[in-house]
Amino acid sequence: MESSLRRKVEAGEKLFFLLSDPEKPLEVDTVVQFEESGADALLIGGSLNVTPYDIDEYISSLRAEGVKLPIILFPGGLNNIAKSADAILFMSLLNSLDPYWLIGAQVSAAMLVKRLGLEAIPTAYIIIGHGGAAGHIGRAQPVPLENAYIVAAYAAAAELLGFRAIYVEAGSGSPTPVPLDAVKHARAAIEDTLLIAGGGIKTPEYAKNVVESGADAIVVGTLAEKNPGEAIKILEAIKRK
Ligand code: 1GP
Repeated sequence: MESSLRRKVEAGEKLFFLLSDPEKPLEVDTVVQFEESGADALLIGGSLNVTPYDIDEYISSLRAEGVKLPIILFPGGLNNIAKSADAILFMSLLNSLDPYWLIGAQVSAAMLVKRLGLEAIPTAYIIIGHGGAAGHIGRAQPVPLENAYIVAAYAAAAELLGFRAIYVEAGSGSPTPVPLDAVKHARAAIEDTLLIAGGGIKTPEYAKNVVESGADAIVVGTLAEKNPGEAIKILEAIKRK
């Protein structure tokens, strides 16, 4: 999975990751529409009121309708580790003040991830600005919006530590979208580490700016839930050369 995503990026493609929160999952038809429009993967993850059974059931309902999209867990906690996904963003929340979110959850999850045969994509998660539920639950010390340059230092540290993906996150439903400056600073500080950005992306124009600032992939959740048609325009905009 990681290698096929990487090949697309190396070929100059920008990636679109659709996000579904298992507490209020996207309709199957909506996921089908995104797949047909060229989405690259479906991320599934949420912090609250979710069990692995809910996620497995959701995935099996998607597969039953013929959805072939790669499915990647984007875990909000141990309750998100479900066996029928293809891969997992094996994340450390680098700017958490709580060691649990830096390494504790990962220690608890690691043997299970291996036993379930989930492909792990080592991902550094960096929260900026609003941070949303992820910031609150993850006890993050979000990078201030006006100091986006600090993201560069996190990104460089992540790369030197061997993470193969960096996710710059403004928080799901953030009133201000993931800042372009943060994406630019992260990109400038790293080499070929996969750069993912998300949080509050609502327009095709802004999404285009995010990828032009150096993100390899964008994540869209809230808009896909509220207005799938508009979210598909974002997908189309970043795929257009
Ligand atoms: C959240 O970055 C993702 O983790 C997506 O955010 O729900 O605001 O699109 P939105």
